[in-house]
Amino acid sequence: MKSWLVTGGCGFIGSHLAERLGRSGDRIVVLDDLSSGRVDNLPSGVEFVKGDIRDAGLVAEVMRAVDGCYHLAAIASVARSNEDWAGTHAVNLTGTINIFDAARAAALSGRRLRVVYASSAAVYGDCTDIPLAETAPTRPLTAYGADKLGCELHGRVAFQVHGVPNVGLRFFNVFGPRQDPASPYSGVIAIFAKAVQEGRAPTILGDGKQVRDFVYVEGVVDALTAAMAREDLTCDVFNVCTGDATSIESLARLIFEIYGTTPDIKHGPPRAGDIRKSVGNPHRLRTVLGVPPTISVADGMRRTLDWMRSTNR
Ligand code: NAD
Ligand code: UD2
Repeated sequence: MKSWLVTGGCGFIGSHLAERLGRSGDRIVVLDDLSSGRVDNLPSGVEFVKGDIRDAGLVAEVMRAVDGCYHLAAIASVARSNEDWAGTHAVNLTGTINIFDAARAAALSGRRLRVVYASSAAVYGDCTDIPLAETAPTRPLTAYGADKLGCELHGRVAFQVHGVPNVGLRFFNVFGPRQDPASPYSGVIAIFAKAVQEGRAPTILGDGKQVRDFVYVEGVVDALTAAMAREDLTCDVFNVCTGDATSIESLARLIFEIYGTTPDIKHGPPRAGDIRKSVGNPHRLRTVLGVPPTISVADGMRRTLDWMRSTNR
């Protein structure tokens, strides 16, 4: 039996990962401070430690008895990183260094512990080489993107200097059940769907022509587990995306179509540092990590909206 640590396991993506890992019969430990996650997202059988990744002593303690760490804990909101620059930095970058540092301590005592961590498409910023391959220039526009790029740079240090094998996954726009629709910092799909359910007009920030690459959460879990299993990958980053572009305007229309409604759309000012075009190239994800495509945006959206209706969240 193997033993895995999932930081941020009470959150949207982390809880889907904990569910998948739990099915293998392995021991799963989740470290989460519940700042945006919920304990009731966790499947049964998982060991839960309530705590903060900024607490280096605690991180070292929970890392002591595991074979690998999936590091997903972060303040996952671009808007919050604009508002609370230093605070999000302490979690998103310093917290990640605490994880690498604890893995280094394990390496010093003869245990080679792998770290697979969440990076983000936000590292590309305003780069226009669409679809974005991993070799495209990184020009983050926000503190969130800069910190995720920082995680990748420290990932290099972790392996080159300290022998900690690690893989960063540049998630594009992930969606699916359990993405918190109540939070103003949540993903656009959850926010729009919640508004339509409550009979409110969703607000498009800017002209709605900005495009995103929406990836269903199951495909993200496939990428996480594939990256952990590939022990030959010692220091690498991969896009986790579909290669398909969806504008925010057409996303709103698709949601209306699924709900069978035609509400008004409001327009608000564009968000500071909002990326105009974010579409990834999934070539290395498919060929090197061997992760196949999952369901379409429309089908994933139907599943997500069904979940929202059935749970009233
Ligand atoms: P989420 O907010 O649902 O999950 C993050 C989890 O981390 C939450 O359970 C939260 O309570 C926990 N957490 C936050 N700060 C913590 C701290 N200091 N100590 C311990 N736990 C803490 O977000 P998510 O969408 O599931 O994102 C997971 C990861 O994927 C994050 O690293 C995020 O930056 C990254 N990511 C997400 C997306 C997306 O589209 N959702 C895109 C790119 C990258
Ligand atoms: C997402 C992730 C982030 C990051 C990034 C990668 C979330 C919450 N954030 O940021 O973690 O890794 O992808 O590039 O998933 N919008 C509206 N109306 C709203 C809310 C949003 O028009 O009510 C627009 C927003 O301006 C943006 C798009 O929708 O153009 C997507 O916004 P988002 O917050 O879902 O995601 P993003 O791309 O900023």
